[in-house]
Amino acid sequence: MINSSLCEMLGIKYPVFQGGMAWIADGKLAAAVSNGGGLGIIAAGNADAEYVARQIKIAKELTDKPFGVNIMLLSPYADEVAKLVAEEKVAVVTTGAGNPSKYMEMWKEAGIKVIPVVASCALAKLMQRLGASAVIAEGGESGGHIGELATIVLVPQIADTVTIPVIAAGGIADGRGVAAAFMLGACGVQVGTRFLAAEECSIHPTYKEKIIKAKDLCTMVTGRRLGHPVRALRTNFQREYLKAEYTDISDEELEAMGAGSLRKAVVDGNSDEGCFLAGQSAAMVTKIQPAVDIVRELCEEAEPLLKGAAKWVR
Ligand code: TUI
Repeated sequence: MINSSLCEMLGIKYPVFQGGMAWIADGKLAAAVSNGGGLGIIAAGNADAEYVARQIKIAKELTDKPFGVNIMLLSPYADEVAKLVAEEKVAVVTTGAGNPSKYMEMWKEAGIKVIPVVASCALAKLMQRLGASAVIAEGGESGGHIGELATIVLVPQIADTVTIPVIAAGGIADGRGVAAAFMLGACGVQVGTRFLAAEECSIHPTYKEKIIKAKDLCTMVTGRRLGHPVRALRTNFQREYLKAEYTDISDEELEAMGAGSLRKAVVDGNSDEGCFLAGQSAAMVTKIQPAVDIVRELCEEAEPLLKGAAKWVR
């Protein structure tokens, strides 16, 4: 059975985090993943504290296992959500899209295990110094907001930089990815895209269908001009947005073009105007299944691969 120091630290059965996907990862999905033995994570995204409090309540009603909350640091509500999670004393807080230094003391005082997403060694080092329990090294294969480096180069560099546990993310959607992550120096994984196809994931059926049908070259990156590159499924809308980035329209107009596009994908399944965030692993996601099966399959597939790695050595 796959096991690591992360399991003892967090009181979970499998070292598998569900990514904190904005608009998508609600209390129901997080509870299903936690009940399956992984760590479910509620995404605050751009929502206010009231929404997050409601999702925490839902998760607590559905599971007695630990779960986390992800705080998207670009959100205008990041401050109020940061205070809420400290009051609620959630087990784990993960952060994304920025540097959470100013909240670290408050969270640690509340006894929260803080596990930031890092996309560079400098931020990983700083997070360790400020008391992070672990870091998530997320490579550019992932969906949503991405850093510069790919998982295969980011994870070992972060593992060489810090002594706290490293969780690998970006491009991991099956047992081969899990096994590879351990080889790269990680002691756990975070998986997003595969959980889009979880039965308990409440995205619009059109979104799920697009993930199941996705092929290898089906994602693309937009948003570089405004400094927030984002990976999503290649749709007409994404193509038009990318084209617009290379014209002389103002930054404000460009921003307005993308406004509300995540909601349009997740809630409305709007193929023409929605931004369907997804990682490069979308093509590896081929079926809808309960979250518990996803967590178990990821680890059970990795086991013989890790055991069998000795076959490469004489
Ligand atoms: O955050 C994510 N993925 C996301 S956030 C999101 S919602 C969004 N809304 C508006 C604009 C952009 C996104 C959709 N998907 N993943 C975690 C992640 N964090 N990936 C990369 C980073 C990151 C990048 C730079 C973390 C820290 C960082 O350093 C900043 C610094 O100040 O050092």
